[in-house]
Amino acid sequence: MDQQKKNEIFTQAKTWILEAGERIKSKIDSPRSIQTKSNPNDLVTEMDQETEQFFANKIKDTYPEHYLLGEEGFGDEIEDLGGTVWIIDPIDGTMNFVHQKRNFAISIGIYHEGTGEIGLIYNVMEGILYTAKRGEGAYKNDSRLPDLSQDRPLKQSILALNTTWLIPENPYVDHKGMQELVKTLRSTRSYGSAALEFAFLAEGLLDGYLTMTLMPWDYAAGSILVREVGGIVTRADQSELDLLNKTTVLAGRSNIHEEIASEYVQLKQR
Ligand code: 2AM
Ligand code: CA
Repeated sequence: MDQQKKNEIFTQAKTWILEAGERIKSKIDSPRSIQTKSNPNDLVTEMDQETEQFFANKIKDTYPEHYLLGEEGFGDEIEDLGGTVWIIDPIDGTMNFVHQKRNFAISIGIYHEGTGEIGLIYNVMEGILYTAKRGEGAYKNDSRLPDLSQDRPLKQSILALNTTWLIPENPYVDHKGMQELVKTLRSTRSYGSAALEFAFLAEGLLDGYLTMTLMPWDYAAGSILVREVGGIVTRADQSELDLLNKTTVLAGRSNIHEEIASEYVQLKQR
C-alpha cells in the first residue's frame, strides 16, 4: 500500500474510531435492548449495530472501492482478501459492555491484498487508543510500545485463557491437556474481549494468548499490533491464520508462542 494513502486512511480510521467511541460513551447509561445470537450468552445490542452502521456509512462515502467485513453484517460478503478490506468489530466484549459498562473495545484491522497494514483498538471507557501501522511499530495513545521479543520462562508467564477451555464438555479441546498447560504457567487471565487481550499482550501485560475459537474481526487488528512489537500470531497448531473463517489463535512473545505450540501438539496427541 502506498505510504501516503496508508497515512491518509490511518488518520481517517483514527478520527472515526474516536468519534464512534464518543457516541458509545455518551449513551453508556441509556436503556438498551439486548438480543442473543448463536447462543443465550452471545449478546448483541442496538449499539453494536449502530456502531457498525456508522463505520459502514463512513467507509462507503469516503472509500467506495474498499470492502468491509463486520461482525454485525452491515458490510460486504467477502470471499477473499483482494483489494483493501476493513475488518471491524464495533464492540468487542459485548458481554462486558452490557454487564460492566467497561472492558470493551472497538477493533479495526485494515488489510491490503491480504496483508495487515493498519490496526486500531480503542478501549472506549478508558480512552486508550492502541494503533499500529505495518513496519512502523505499535502505539498506546502517543507512546510507542517497547519490543516484546525478549524471552521469558513459561513458568514466569501469564497467559490469557478463557476458563471455557478447561471444562470437560467443551468439544474444542482436550481439557486435561489444557489443565496440564495451565500448571506450567505463572497464571492465567481472562478479560472477555479478544481485542483487549491482544492489546494487553502488545503492551507486555500478558505473555501469551490462546483461544480455540475466534472470528476474523476479533483478531484482525490485534494480530497487527502484536506483530509490530515482535510477537508471533498463528493458529494454535502454528499454521497461518486465514482471516476469513473461525479459527484457533495462539499469540505470544516468541519463546512463549513456541513452547505453548509444542505443548499444544502434545496435548492433541494424547
Ligand atoms: P464479541 O464480544 O465481539 O462477541 C470473549 O471471550 C471474546 O470472544 C470476545 O472477544 C467475544 O467477542 C469473542 N466471542 C464471543 N463469542 C464468540 C464465538 N462464538 N466465536 C468466536 N469468538 C467469540
Ligand atoms: Ca462484537
